[in-house]
Amino acid sequence: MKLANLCWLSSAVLAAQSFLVVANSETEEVRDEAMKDACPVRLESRGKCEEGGECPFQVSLPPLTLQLPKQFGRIEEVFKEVQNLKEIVSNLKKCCHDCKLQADDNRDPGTNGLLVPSTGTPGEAADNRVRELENEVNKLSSDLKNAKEEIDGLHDRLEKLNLVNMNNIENYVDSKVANLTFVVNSLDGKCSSKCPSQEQIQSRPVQHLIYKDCSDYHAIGKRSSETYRVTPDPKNSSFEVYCDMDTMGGGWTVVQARLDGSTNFNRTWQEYKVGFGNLRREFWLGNDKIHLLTKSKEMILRIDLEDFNGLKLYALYDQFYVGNEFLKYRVHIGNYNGTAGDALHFSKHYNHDMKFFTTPDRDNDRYPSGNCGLFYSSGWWFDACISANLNGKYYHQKYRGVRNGIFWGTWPGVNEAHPGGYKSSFKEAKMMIRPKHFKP
Ligand SMILES: [Ca+2]
Repeated sequence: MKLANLCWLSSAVLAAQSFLVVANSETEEVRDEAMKDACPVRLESRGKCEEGGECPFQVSLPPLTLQLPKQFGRIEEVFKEVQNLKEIVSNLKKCCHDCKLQADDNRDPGTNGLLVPSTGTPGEAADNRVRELENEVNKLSSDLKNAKEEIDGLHDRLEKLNLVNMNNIENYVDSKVANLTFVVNSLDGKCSSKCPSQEQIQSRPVQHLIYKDCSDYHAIGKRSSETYRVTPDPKNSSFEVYCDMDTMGGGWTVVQARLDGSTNFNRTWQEYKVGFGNLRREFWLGNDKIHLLTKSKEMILRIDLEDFNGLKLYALYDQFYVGNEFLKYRVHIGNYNGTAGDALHFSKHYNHDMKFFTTPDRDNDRYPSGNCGLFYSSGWWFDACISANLNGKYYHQKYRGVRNGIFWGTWPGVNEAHPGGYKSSFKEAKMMIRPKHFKP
């Protein structure tokens, strides 16, 4: 800044010289006038003139005072201002330097808490930072990959859960209910056969018994085949049943009977649910009642058939249970014994065991393209569709066309019928149940 000051002074001197030239020309005029004695400027010759006419002269000037503009008076002020600014800049520079050192220290802390002097250049520090960021990005990428794998795993599990459909759940619940029922019934049977108080109770005529089924009436000496009122489940109301006290020791509760075609069996779900027909002739007892009876005790099933040739045969199954409506009255049929053949377990592809009940208005069968109940005009535990159907149409003689009559697939001669030929029909059919532990 001092240099600039000097430059400015040089400019002032130059200005003064210009002023001097002007003053010089004015001096010539002053000399020509009368004022020459008073003029303090003198021009004098000094020494000899040279050949070309050039002579040395000396000019004497009076003391010179220059009037400068007022602004020049602020130069000192500006100097001070500039000095202040310079100090401020210097402080800022120092501060900036300190900041940089601090930043470097923060970036490279010593492992034991001491500050490690930075030996690297700013470029290396930047590289380190980039590497740190790269590591962070790699870690995040790895985390994302793990999260994706976890999501994929959850998605697979969800798909597997979707495969567990309602049918699987129903099958499971159904089988559990059946198992529990058999356990309870067997305990019940043991108690009634061993418990002496039960015999004492039965021997007292004044004691009121709950008659769960026809075997209880048989137990108190009833031997007449007719209708009786039973209460298989005290929580549900009692109802009338027809008891067969003659066949194979008696004590049978009849759940279905065909003998003359007086009752139409082409019925709805609701009708099969509550039952229909005449207990003394033809009827379906009702799926709800059959469920309660088979739930109350472990039951066996007997089927009696007679054709129009007078042939009488029977099938005996050592287990019979029908689930409730929620389980679509699914049937459990035990092992076969008898003379009519095991038509309910006809083959792998025709098996009525463990099948749901189907009616013309409620398709629960295993035939995917239609309703077996609609096709065969009845309610039954259809497979896809039949090797037996005791609720088929009652034909009074042989018939042609769709085999929608009463049908038992193992009946003698049934397989000899030609596809378009006559089909045999049945004169009588009957389904009845009795406790497994019944003793005539
Ligand atoms: Ca179907």
